[in-house]
Amino acid sequence: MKAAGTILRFGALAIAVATAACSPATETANKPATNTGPAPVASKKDTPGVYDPAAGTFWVSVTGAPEAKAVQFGAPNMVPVVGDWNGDGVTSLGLYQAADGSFFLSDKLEPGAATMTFTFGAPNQKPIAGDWDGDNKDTISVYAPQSGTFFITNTNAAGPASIVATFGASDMLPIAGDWDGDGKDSIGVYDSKSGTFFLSNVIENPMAFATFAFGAPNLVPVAGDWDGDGKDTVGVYDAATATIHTASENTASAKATSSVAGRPGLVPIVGRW
Ligand SMILES: [Ca+2]
Ligand SMILES: [Ca+2]
Ligand SMILES: [Ca+2]
Ligand SMILES: [Ca+2]
Repeated sequence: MKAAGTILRFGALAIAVATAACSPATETANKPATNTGPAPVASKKDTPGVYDPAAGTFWVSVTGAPEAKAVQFGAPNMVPVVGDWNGDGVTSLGLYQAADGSFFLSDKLEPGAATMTFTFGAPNQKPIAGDWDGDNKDTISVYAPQSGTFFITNTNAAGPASIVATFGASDMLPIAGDWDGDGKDSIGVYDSKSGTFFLSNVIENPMAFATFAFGAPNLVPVAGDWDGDGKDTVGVYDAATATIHTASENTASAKATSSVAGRPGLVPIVGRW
């Protein structure tokens, strides 16, 4: 475990989240009072945040500010799905309501109403987001875990999927990332039982170019460009200990960097805030 700056930042995030848990109604008071550092700019690196389903609050660590930022968005108990919907280089918020398959997206990292609301796919799917076509804008998509099928779209709107692809077996979890650094995100799946990732560089007729175990089984899979080299690598979030472990490469010999993000019982998110 390296003592990197990001790790210190996550310590601050953990403290901030714990504070909020004691006073859920004081979101404004928990915002950083003063940022004496440089003005926030979009990072080249992805950093993790967390979503508190019970409170409906996102916690992210904003570049240039060591403090975590809390944003109340939407109703509680939804599934977070974050992305750069407008292509400005900054990740913003989204929620998926599994019961009816509806998405609520915002281009801002602020509380308020969703700017895009639509339904995509069948209910009770697993949401993902990525820039599948390389236009620098992320779009949502869904994965049907029962059949191991991705339903990919390049627009954040209701309508049919533009690509339907079967990848993985039943009860795996989907991830998305630009594994080869070509500017387009593609898909992957995580087998919780064995802690094994299967990654494909293409979405149509997917084929695993990498199959490897990372971390202990039964964790939550994530992906991001942790080092800013333009390629995404996987990670796992242990909700029991609020620890994220990020992989240096997409192989079985990857080095893990571990840091605390949030507090136990939360859901990980990854972005450039
Ligand atoms: Ca954006
Ligand atoms: Ca796109
Ligand atoms: Ca790619
Ligand atoms: Ca990387």
